[in-house]
Amino acid sequence: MVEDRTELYREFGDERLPPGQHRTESFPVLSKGNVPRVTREEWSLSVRGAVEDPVTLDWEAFTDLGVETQRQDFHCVTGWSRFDCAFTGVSLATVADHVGVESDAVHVRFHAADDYTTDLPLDDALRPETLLAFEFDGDPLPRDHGGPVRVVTPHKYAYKGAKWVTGVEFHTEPVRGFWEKRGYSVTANPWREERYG
Ligand SMILES: Nc1nc2c(c(=O)[nH]1)N[C@H]1C(S)=C(S)[C@@H](COP(=O)(O)O)O[C@H]1N2
Ligand SMILES: [Mo]
Repeated sequence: MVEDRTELYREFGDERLPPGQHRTESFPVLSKGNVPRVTREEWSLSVRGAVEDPVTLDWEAFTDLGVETQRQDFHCVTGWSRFDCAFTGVSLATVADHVGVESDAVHVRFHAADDYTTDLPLDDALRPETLLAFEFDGDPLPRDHGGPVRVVTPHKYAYKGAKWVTGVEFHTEPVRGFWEKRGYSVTANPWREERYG
C-alpha cells in the first residue's frame, strides 16, 4: 500500500510546484563530499538526547518498528523539484514513539556518515512524512542518494533530509546543522521560499 503524500502542499500554498522551482524528471545527486559506503549489515541508527530510552537500532530492530511506503515530492533548494518519488522506510514519528521523546524537547538534529548534519524544529520533524527511507521506487535506495538509509522531508527543502543517516538527537534547545550554520533556513518551507535564514 502506497500512501499519497503529494497533496500536503495544500496546507502551505495553491500550487504543488513551490514558487521559484522547476520540475525535473531526473533525480539529480547533490552531496557536499565523498559518498560513504555502508552496508545494511554495518548500518545502525543511534537515537539519543532528550528521550526516555536512548537506543542504537540495527537493521532488524529498525525495520521491525514498522515500515511504510509514501508517494512524495522532493524539492531541492537549488531550484529543482521531482514529483512522485515512492519512498519506503520508517517514519521518524515511529522511531520517536519507540524511544519516548521527553516533553521538553523542541528540536531535532540528524547526523550522517559523511559528517553532514541538519536540524528541524521538533513539530516539523515529527510530521508523518518525515521518513527514514531505505527504498526508492521499490528498489534499495541507491548509494549516491543516501543508501542504505536517508531522511526525506517532502514538506521542506531537501537539505533537511540527511543521506546516510546514522543518528537522531532530540534537543531541549534549538541547534544548527551544516547548512543552517552557513545561513540556510531552519524551517525551510518551499511554499514560503524559506531558502536562507
Ligand atoms: N549526508 C548528507 N546528506 C545530504 C547532503 C549531503 O551532502 N550529505 N546534501 C543535502 C542536499 S543539499 C540535498 S539537495 C539533498 C540531495 O539529495 P539527492 O542527492 O538524493 O538529490 O541531500 C541532502 N542531504
Ligand atoms: Mo540542496
